Amino acid sequence: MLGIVNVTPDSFSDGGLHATTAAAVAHGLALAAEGADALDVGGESTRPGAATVPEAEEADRVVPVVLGLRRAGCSLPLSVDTRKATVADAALRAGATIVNDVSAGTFDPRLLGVVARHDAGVILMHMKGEPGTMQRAPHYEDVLSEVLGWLLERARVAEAAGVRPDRIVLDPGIGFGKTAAHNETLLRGLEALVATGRPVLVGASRKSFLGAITGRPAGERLAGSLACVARAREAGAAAVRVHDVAETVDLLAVLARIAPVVG
Ligand code: PMM
Repeated sequence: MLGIVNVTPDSFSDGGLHATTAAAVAHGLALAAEGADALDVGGESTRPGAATVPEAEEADRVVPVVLGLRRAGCSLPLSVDTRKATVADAALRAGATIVNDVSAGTFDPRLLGVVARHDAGVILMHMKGEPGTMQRAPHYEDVLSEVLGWLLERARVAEAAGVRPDRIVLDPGIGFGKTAAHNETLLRGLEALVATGRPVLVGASRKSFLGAITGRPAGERLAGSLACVARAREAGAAAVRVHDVAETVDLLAVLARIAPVVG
């Protein structure tokens, strides 16, 4: 389970950035203590409508957090949530070992080469369009097979760039250029993605389709988020990306004891 550490400061002054770095490191350490298996450090919001962050600024946000976590003794695998090769390179040099790219290497064609050079892992996520515009009437003929086919093609591209096959993780990209119905179809059909034999990661934590189902704002979507974790586990997903680590640890512990033994 990947715990989410977002570093998106409101203030770009030194003081603001420093305070944000310290807060992000403290948050990461807290998630580690709660039982996260890895931490995902992100310096660019990819929420619908979000603007891109200049690469130097994004690196200035995430690299100190990676360094700070390592300095504080955090030995968990760290992933960096970025679409940019220079940011990925800087974070990998600082001690991260995984790149989580919501564009699966399509935003910056140099990114997969950077992953390969560091012999790092990569999460390839499906997104239709750009964060700025992706929620404007997304359309698919068959969302499950289109997402699946696209991800397998991106995995082939990653391998061709030199990324080790066993370090590639696929993610259907819940909420990225998808309606609530598309997200539901993808989660219902997750087994098809798992059947590719590649490890699958699901990120549904607090997302807006859960609000559409439950009528609840982002801060009150824990039950919905946990339902998605249970579904991901049931379908055989390798990992989930979550905000609420302690609660997810409990859910997975109970599921591990009561789930039927298959085979
Ligand atoms: N979702 C967000 C950001 N990064 N990365 C992956 N691999 N999968 C996701 O579903 C994903 C992601 C947006 O969520 P946040 O703004 O709450 O972090």
